[in-house]
Amino acid sequence: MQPTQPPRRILTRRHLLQLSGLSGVGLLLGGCGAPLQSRQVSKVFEPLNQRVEKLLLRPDTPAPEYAASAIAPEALLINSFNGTPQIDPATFQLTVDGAVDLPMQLSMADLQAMPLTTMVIRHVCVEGWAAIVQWGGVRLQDIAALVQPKPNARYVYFQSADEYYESWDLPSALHPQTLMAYQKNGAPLPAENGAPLRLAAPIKLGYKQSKWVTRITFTTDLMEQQGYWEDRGYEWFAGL
Ligand SMILES: Nc1nc2c(c(=O)[nH]1)N[C@H]1C(S)=C(S)[C@@H](COP(=O)(O)O)O[C@H]1N2
Ligand SMILES: [Mo]
Repeated sequence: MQPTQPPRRILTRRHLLQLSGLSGVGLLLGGCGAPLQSRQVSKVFEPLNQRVEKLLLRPDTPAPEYAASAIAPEALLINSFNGTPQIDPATFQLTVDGAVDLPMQLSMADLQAMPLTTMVIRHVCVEGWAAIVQWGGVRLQDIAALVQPKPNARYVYFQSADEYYESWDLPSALHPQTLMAYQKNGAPLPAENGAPLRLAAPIKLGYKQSKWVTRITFTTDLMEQQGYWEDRGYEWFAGL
């Protein structure tokens, strides 16, 4: 697998991290499916990496959005490690739990009754492709406002129906451009893109954008399992 020229934002980040002497473990790796680094190495790097990246990338700053005319429907490639789970949206329940005051289950009707946010953003996969895509859905910060994370909550875990899992830092999860999306390019989200509900945000790489999310769990700590690809050597923060 030959990685193509990375987008400029990534180059800039890589450059900054190299200048700071802290080039992230994940940046040394190839595309999905070429995990090379041991867990021990990434454990040493991650906390430091996270602090530095937070400072350099400021997750609260808005990522660029694009005009609808820039949407390239064919450019968004399907990337699924374990097929396409079929989920009935009529009976689907999103569980939101963990370090929160009000754990709850939300149906698609509950989620669709909440404010709809749409954004045209750039999806970037480490395998060397990117696509301008429009996502529509609920801000994760609005879901957080319902369940009320405890003051010591610092991470958010996402469990998917295909056994994929991810973890995010809380500031990135609460970023205004981090959505639980149920629409793609103005239409209902197709099954292969994660229906009925997926993560979508322009601030992190493609592998952080979990599809078929069934459970969102706020935690006080980052656990041994950090993410499907992260546990195979990829960088955890994966900011753009
Ligand atoms: N549940 C789940 N989510 C996932 C993946 C996956 O295999 N399973 N692949 C990730 C990767 S590597 C990318 S680039 C994007 C691709 O999203 P798309 O298939 O909708 O283009 O989904 C991400 N989310
Ligand atoms: Mo990806």
